[in-house]
Amino acid sequence: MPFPTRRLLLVSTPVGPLGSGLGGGVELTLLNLYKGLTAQGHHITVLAPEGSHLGDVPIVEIAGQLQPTAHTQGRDTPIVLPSNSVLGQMWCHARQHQDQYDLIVNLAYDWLPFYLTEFFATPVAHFVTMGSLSDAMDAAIHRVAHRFPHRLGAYTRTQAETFGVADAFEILSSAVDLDLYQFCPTPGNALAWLGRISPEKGLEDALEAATIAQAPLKILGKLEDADYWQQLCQRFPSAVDSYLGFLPTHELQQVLRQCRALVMTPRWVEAFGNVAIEALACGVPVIAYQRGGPTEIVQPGKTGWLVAPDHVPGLVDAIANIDSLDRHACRHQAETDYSLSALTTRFECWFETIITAQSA
Ligand code: HBI
Repeated sequence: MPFPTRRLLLVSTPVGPLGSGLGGGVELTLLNLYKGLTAQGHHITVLAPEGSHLGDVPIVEIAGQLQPTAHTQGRDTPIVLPSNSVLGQMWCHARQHQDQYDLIVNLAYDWLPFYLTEFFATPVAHFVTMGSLSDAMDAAIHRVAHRFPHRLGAYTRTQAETFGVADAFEILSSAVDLDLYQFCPTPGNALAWLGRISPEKGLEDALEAATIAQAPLKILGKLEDADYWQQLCQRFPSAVDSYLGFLPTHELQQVLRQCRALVMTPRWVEAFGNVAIEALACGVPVIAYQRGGPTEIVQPGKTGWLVAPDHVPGLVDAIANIDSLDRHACRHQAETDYSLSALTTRFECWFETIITAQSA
């Protein structure tokens, strides 16, 4: 029995306009949710900073100053709200229009929306996009966990466990629009590395392993931390030519599908690792540190290899053992576990749990 048609407001991350790449995995998640939920007949409104664009998704654009990114702050970082903050403006808009929606879904990893939960008549659900990063955010998340059961969602259990209240989270995993990714049975010699170029992504290890393995490395993603990139280029002269930019999905998968494997070197607990399922969708095996989301995605010896965290020789060994992996098995895993329809059903179930609990 299909779910009742719902009117949903999705409130995006305040760190950058959608399409800028600054929102990282949130951009992909938002686009997938919009596609999947509208295909099921739900009415979706997306609220995002001005200058946002996401495929043909209609967006209510909100002006205001962008929020500093949480992943570069420390654990004891105080909550900041810039003057004329876009975060504040988005939630002021949400409050003013809340009675037009059955549910408001927050995708920002910021204190304000969690704090505001109790002041809204329309239920607010929070899809948490990263692991624990600061004491202030942990406190805000704990408060929602204790006062509003079912209102927290996460990509993976590993990620939810970093907050110490894992049982309060719905685990929703992620997805890709499989139609956008083309399987490639016969790759070239290159390895791929995808992601925001920022210290917590550990690109230096992938460069070191690729150098030892004498395999070209194709680097794709948002160049977020210029100083960090500068240091990498000094240490690895080949890096400059390996960087192919932040490409739209169609061009990204053209490069990715021809690679022998994706190398993932997260220094932090990657909440999910959307790039891993983009690779699997192209038939590309995933070599990843055994840390965070990728540990719940990679099937060792079947669709990739998991390596002891921060252990470059382990990456080199895994690179030497890529050819024993079956590229068809990779695409198959994407089709069974990470399709858009599977994701949509998981979110619809979560939303119904909240909406029915609210009206009970
Ligand atoms: N930082 N303050 C803040 N708010 C976010 O929503 C946020 C962020 N940093 C990164 C980020 N979101 C996205 O890249 C996540 O998908 C990881």
